[in-house]
Amino acid sequence: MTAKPEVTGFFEPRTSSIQYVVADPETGKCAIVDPVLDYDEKSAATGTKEADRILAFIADKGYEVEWILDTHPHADHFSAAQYLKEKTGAPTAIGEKVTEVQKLWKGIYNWPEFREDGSQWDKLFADRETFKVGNIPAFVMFSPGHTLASITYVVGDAAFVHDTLFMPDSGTARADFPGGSAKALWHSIQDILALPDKTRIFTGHDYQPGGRDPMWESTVAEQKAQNIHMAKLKTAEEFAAVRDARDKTLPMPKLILHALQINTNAGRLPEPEANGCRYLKIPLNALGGAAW
Ligand SMILES: N[C@@H](CCC(=O)N[C@@H](CS)C(=O)NCC(=O)O)C(=O)O
Ligand SMILES: [Fe+2]
Repeated sequence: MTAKPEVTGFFEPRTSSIQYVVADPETGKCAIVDPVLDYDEKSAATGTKEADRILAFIADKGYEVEWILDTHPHADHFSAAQYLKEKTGAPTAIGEKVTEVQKLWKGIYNWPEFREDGSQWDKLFADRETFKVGNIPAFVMFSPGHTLASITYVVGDAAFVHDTLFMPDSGTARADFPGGSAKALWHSIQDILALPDKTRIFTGHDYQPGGRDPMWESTVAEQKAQNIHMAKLKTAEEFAAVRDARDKTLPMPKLILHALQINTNAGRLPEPEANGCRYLKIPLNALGGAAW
C-alpha cells in the first residue's frame, strides 16, 4: 500500500498560489513545497506573513522540517525558500534543469558574474531521483512545459504538480514564458496522468473560476475525466494549438521580471548597495512585447 502523507495547503490570495506542508505523521518529519515570500508591488515591501503562517503551523504540530522544495523558478511570486532555510536549517531543493533557466535569465538581466550552476540550492534533483519525507518514499518527475526546469514531487500517494494541471475546471498552466513549450507540457501531463488513478493531485495555483472558493486537491481519475483541457484534447498538437492561442491573449504575470531575479537565486533578495538598500533590475522590452 502506498503511504498517505498528511498534506496541508496554504492559499496565498495575492498571487493565487498554494503552498504546502507534506508530513509523515509517524515520524513528524515534513517538507514545505513552494512557499511564498510576500511582496507588495506598490511599496516594493517584502514580508514573511505567509512563511510565518507555515512556520506557526509546523511549530503547533511539532513537526521537523526536512526539506524546502520548489517545483520551479516561479514567475509570479518570490520564493520564501531562503527565509525558511534561515529559520529551520532545512536544505533547499529544486530540479537540476534550473541551471538552464539560470543561463536564460543571466542573459536577460545581463549579470556576467551570476553563477549558473545551481549552487544556490543545497540539492538539485535529477529525473526519477528518490528521497524520503520521514519514512515516506518520494520521487521526482521532470515536468517541463510551463518552465523547462519544472518538476513534480510525488510523496507517497500525493503529487505536487504545481503549474501543469490546475483544478479540473481551470485546465492547465500557460506555456509561453521563456523556455516554455506547450507540447512539452502535454507530455509532462501525460506522465502525471499515468500515475495511479487514486493519486492525490495538489496544484500550485487556483484562480477561482466563476468566483468559487479556492480549491487545490483532485485525483488523477478526476483530472482524466473532468479537466477542461485534458478530457477533450487528445493529441499534443491539438493541445498545443489551444494552449498557444490562449497564451497569446494572456498578459505576462505582473511580477515576472521581479520574481525571476530572486527565484533563479533560490529566493535570495539582491545584495544591499552601499546605502543598505536592495534594488531590483528591470530590463525593458526583453519579453517579446505586450498583450496590449
Ligand atoms: N494575473 C496573474 C497571472 C499569473 C499567471 O500567468 N499564472 C500562470 C502560472 S505562474 C498561469 O499558468 N496562468 C494560467 C492562466 O492564466 O490561464 C499575475 O499577473 O501574476
Ligand atoms: Fe508558475
